[in-house]
Amino acid sequence: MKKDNIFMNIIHKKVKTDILYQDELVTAFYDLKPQAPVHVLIVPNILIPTVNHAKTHDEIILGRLFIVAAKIAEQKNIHSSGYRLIVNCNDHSGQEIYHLHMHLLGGKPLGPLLQ
Ligand code: DGP
Repeated sequence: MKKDNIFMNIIHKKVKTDILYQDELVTAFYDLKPQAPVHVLIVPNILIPTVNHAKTHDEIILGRLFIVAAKIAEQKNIHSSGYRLIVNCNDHSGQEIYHLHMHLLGGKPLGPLLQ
């Protein structure tokens, strides 16, 4: 597991990043390496490294990720055309940053998930 946590620096505004949304639980910002016309990351403000680390008391935070994803999809005008939400966990998924995050992808047909 990598020790660096760039997302914590973004949340605490220690690095310059356009924050699309922030509240007491989650923060949303553009992915550095976009895979679609809209590619936003929504992350908990506290460190939960992976889904495996999530506890019952984190349910509100995890639920907020979905609520904020839908809000941003509406703002970006992709809520009707559709979008994909992805959460990677550990090596086989390709998780790169060990600070749980939800990818919001859309703005074009994304194709089948598994090929
Ligand atoms: P994952 O593979 O699920 O861990 O996705 C991590 C994503 O984080 C990947 O799509 C690229 C993005 N990313 C990595 N470093 C940075 C960064 O410094 N800033 C931003 N905005 N995104 C980053």
